[in-house]
Amino acid sequence: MNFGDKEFNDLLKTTDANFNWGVSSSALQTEGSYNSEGKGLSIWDVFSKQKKKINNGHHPYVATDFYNNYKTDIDLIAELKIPNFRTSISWPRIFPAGNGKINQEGVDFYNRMFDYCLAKNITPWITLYHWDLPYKLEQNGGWKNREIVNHFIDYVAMCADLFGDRIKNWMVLNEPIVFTGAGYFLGVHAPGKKGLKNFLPALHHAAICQAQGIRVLKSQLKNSNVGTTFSFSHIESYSQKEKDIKAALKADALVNKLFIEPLLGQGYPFKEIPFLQSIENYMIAGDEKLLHEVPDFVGVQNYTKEVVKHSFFTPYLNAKIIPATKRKVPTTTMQWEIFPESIYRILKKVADYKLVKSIVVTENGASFADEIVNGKINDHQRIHFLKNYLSMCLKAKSEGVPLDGYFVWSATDNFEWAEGYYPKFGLIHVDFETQKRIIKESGFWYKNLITQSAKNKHEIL
Ligand code: IFM
Repeated sequence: MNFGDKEFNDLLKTTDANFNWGVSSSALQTEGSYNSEGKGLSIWDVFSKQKKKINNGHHPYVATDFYNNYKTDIDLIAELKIPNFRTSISWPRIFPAGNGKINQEGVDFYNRMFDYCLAKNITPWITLYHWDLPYKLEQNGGWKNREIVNHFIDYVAMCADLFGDRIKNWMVLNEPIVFTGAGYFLGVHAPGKKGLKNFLPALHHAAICQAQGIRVLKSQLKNSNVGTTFSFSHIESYSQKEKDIKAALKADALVNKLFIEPLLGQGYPFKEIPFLQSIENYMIAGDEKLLHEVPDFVGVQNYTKEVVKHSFFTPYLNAKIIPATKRKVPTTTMQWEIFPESIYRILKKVADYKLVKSIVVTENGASFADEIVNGKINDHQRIHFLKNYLSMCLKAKSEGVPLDGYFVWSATDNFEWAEGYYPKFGLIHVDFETQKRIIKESGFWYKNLITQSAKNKHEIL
């Protein structure tokens, strides 16, 4: 479905004084300075050194050099009148070994950066874990080792102490199904571990940490707004055959329920995913309770939908994804299907959970091959994408979904994990040779939209 200007403008009127417009980013994908000023190595710094792990042998050691360029980028975000900026704290920059001694130079960087945001009237929204685990902890089993829970609690408590006077909006984990699934089951993300024996303990410890993290922040910071984020995709069955429908239900539970349901007190979705039952080998008495904590908001991250078919040969799940390229549907350069309705369906489903009080779309965006013509980037495909996805979000909001914000992924082009630098998601283009920035047309489009929304707000008041 494509939305016309009138429809879009009408939907935009559903945004009010409290709606949070923003852009998202993360430490590892932008900061660079991977081993300077006392920072410890992260699992991604080490993974990137291994052969054939990252497309084209790329690495995040310099990235967008946000560590040194943060003022430039925050100035550009301010120029675009974007009031909220989501990024993450690099755990190994604060605790080079993951625990123990603090690295004051790392703390100073975040103090400088947060203060600069606030001076520019930009509210920082901070994720505590966006995949860059301290390598020292990985050497001790990483997410597989239950000791991580205590290290994580100490790290969260320290961040609350250090930055809680200025940071109100927190997200505990970024997309736990992705960092446990890709990093500890498929082995395609850091730390490159495979199989159920790695995945299940990693999953369980991450699920405990997401609840514990919320508890720690809420108890230390009384006026905070604490959430955690999930990667959700709308799942469709390839056909109406019973076995495909069953496969799609399993995939849906794995992608869309595995982390949110225990957090909301519903436990793991054992019924839909029987092989998950072995997670009980890693559970101890009292864990069910430990997994449950109600966040102030749920961070929804959506890009696409998946079509799923029964597969005899796929171990455990007996389900496989039919790639968008095979189905000959429109895609982004990541070969993800462009399907705006996905975000609408997801928002409706998340809003159906009784304990969900507020939802923020903490990521939505698209990678396209941008072209510089006469110093400008007219990324009309990205504008079209954002407009249609955002319309779907606002449609859900107009139907009662408690949607309180929308963040575009991403502020600038950056390091896209195992894909390296070829996917461009930014509203701001980065030349990785010169570190020169150019605001894309989509950036100006977003600025206009935010300005228009502020006027609506004025009319409503
Ligand atoms: O770049 C990532 C981000 O780190 C997590 N969510 C999806 C984005 C695009 O792949």
